[in-house]
Amino acid sequence: MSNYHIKNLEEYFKVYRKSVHKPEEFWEEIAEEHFVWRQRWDNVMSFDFEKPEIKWFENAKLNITENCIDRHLRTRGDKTAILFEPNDPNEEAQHITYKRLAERVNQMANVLKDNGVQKGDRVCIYLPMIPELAFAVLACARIGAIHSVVFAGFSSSALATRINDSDCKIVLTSDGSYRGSKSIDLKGIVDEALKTCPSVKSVLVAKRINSDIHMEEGRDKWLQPLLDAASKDCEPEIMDAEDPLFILYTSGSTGKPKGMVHTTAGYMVYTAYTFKNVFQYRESDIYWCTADIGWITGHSYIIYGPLANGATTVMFEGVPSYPDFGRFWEIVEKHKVTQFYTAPTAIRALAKEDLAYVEKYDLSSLKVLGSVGEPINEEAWHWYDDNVGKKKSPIVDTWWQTETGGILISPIPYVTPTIPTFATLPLPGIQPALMDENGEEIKGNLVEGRLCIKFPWPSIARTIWGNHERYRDTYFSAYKGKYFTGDGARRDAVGYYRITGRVDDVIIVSGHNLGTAPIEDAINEHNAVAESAIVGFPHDIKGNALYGFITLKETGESRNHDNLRKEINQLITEQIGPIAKLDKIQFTVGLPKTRSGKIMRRILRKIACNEAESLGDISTLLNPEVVQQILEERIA
Ligand code: 7RM
Repeated sequence: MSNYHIKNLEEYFKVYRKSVHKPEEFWEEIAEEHFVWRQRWDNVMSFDFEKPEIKWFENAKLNITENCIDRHLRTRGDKTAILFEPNDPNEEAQHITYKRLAERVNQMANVLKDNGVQKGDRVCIYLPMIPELAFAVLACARIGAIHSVVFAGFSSSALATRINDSDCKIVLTSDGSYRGSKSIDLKGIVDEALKTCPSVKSVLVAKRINSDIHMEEGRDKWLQPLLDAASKDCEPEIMDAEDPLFILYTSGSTGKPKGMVHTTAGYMVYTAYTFKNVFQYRESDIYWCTADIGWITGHSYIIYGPLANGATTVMFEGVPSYPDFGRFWEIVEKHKVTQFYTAPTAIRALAKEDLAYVEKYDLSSLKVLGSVGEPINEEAWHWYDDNVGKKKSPIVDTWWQTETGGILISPIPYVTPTIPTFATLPLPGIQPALMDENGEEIKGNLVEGRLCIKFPWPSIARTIWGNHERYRDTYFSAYKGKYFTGDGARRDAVGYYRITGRVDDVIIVSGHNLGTAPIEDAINEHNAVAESAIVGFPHDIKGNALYGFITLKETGESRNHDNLRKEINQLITEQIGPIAKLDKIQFTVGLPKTRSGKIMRRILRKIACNEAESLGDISTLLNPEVVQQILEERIA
């Protein structure tokens, strides 16, 4: 069991050193002991960051579903693999055992084959968080088709762009989806998108909301009857270690979305290893990640990582606010969840509400709390620690990206002492470097710079679908021989990392480099503030000045806004210094966010700079309607 499960800090350092000095030996041992291979690799890894070309477990043969499903059947056949919790708390949860998962995935795989899907074909999955989504993802992997999951909250034009970029042959969708008290006409969105998608020959439609929808003759088929009729046996396709497993689109700051390509063996090994350690996973745990499978977090830490470990993974269809703001905590109590993994945006939204929603439920099953997606501000960290973890569950602030496939910097709970807002230490196999403006690595501690990774890890994305040059330019050209993350970070006196945010979130005011995150942290400490976002705008004297967009908590009584502005600037002065005071403060109904909950500072920046005519496509936002209101109330 050598390196696989880290149990104390001393062991972490030992394992980490080994992973740096003998990376091949390190990963080889893990790959050998914990997975099923059809053929062994010839070479653990090779890489060239100039080309760039990265290969792990060269010439090994495997199928990831054999590792995530089949091999568990003998010992865990009756264990729950996927615990499906529906949108409506009155609808019964489904305990899908490993045995049942095997049957459903094989049936789905056979349905895909019957509909002409072959190894290497791209399959677009546009489904809500229902079991069929997980079956579809795994069924693609079973037959060697490349899944491209598109978050089922994206518009028809966003969907069409993604389908066309990778020429998907088939789309899997549903008649509709439930989101809280609303239902959404997914099939209508697909129909609209497909008007401009010539590559799509068929659509398989899962029934979820029983709505009356249009079925296109010769193109659309109901999924469940086909599933039920299909054979429960399907031999796994034997894949090469470097065969693509999936494409997942991530939006860049400019240009069209990038189809990040992840391959099979390295992705499997890394997500399994990090799941085990970052969540200190044990056999009887009930693990819950609240992300949508439409994001990388859902791919790696709802599906592949947990299932590769034979875990029980909760899949939640609904939203945190329905039927009320206690929904998350109700589910934790009901299923005795042991690990709970969510995003700062969800924590902040829930922290705005009455504490009674949390206090009502028994959360004593929790052992580990996770955070991902954005820097977690100190306020939110403490709220999470105090009220959810009752100061007993370590918080793992996990830093990673769609491109990295798995978590790169994170505490290991009960091993790494945590500090609020610090992602702490690199996981084994990860070699971070901080870079200065001149492209030199900044050595030593108590420094700040741009975060790069110096050496490949198994789950790094291998290319951008159809555009290898863009892959090289985006990630490997800024700093020679290094992967550039696009994030800034600080390294403290003991070597802990604090991610300060995207480097395009750095604003230079009167020659001072100000990261937006610490300023926002200071603002968020004000007890009337729910959320904030800071951007820069041109200023005659300072070069740039700061514009704050601030959402207040629903406190009932309306407070004097001018007093609030003073108090907020006072807080900033105390915590950062007068240089970081805001010139303009606009109180807003909400902040524009991506569907995965990241604040879109780019849009706020345009508004602050009075460039609103070039806002770009805002239809993929979670809340496009707030943009109009913010525009109307803009401070000139
Ligand atoms: C997993 C995911 C990636 C970007 C990344 C960061 C930010 C993610 C943290 C974080 C601070 C964290 N993939 N980010 N996690 N920043 N602390 N723990 O979110 O591709 O959608 O986004 O998200 O800027 O580069 S992603």
